[in-house]
Amino acid sequence: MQDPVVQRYEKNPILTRHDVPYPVATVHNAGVVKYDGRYVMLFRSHRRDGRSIIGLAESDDGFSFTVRPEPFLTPSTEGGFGEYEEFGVEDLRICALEGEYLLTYSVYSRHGVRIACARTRDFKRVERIALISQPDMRNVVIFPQKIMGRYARLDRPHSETSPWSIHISYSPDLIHWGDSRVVMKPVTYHWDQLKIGPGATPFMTEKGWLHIYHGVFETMAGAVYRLGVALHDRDDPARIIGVADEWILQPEDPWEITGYVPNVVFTCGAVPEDDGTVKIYWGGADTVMCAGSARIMDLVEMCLDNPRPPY
Ligand code: BMA
Repeated sequence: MQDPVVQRYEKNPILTRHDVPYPVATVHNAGVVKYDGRYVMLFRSHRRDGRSIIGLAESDDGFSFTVRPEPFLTPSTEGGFGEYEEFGVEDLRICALEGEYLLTYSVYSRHGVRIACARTRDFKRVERIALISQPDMRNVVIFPQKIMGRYARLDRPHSETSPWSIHISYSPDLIHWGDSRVVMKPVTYHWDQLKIGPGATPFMTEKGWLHIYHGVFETMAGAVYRLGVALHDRDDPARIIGVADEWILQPEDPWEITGYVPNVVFTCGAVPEDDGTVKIYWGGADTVMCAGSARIMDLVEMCLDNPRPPY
């Protein structure tokens, strides 16, 4: 295994607010996918009123991105979406499935935080499908393949009686979701003991679905957000094969340690490549976008060789 397991891109951060041609305070927590031979990144930005919108950046090599002149997704002002997106749209994930791209993102309003699902085919026009959770839930990633004829997703409901954990849910139509159960929980006195949540859209490996998630540890100086990996069964992703005991990435660079929220690396997107590596994208300190690369088999081996219990 190479050490460190995630090799940071030497020219991080790859995107900052200075690259955005409209006024924003931050650039972070982006979903990324390959579309038409190029990389498309849908990133979150705080506007100067403290509420978030989603912008779009494109790249030929996955590292050097150019931002489109206009935001890609701003809070709806109409109907049910308008009521629930009032305070902003955040942390969008992209899932390529059956010739279209499904977008899941957190929507904030006076009623709490819940998840919206939209679709695009060309990254120009967006069609909102439905609000797919009640409050309070964040961090939904849809599997890029149906499981036994149903859509499947990892989600993270908020609970007052249990540390926030990763669940799986299913849907026949992308609108109605259920059959939920917990798949993975924080482990006591572990780097992810406070809470965990889905991160990047899972991707298939030789050994099953690989999911990069985030975990949080509370210190005397505040919370630290790190990234870890879990391997799910190919046919039944509710079954976890292994969760790596060690994190794969923690805040270390100056722009991960200091910023809008200090000590945060937070992922919403990873792109597996044909050469056996995966490009991982993360927000640094809720302020900038960073990228790195890992060997997929290294991540898989961490789940298989030195696992911690799923819960
Ligand atoms: C979480 C979310 C993320 C953010 C992280 C660190 O609760 O708000 O969007 O990156 O906190 O601030």
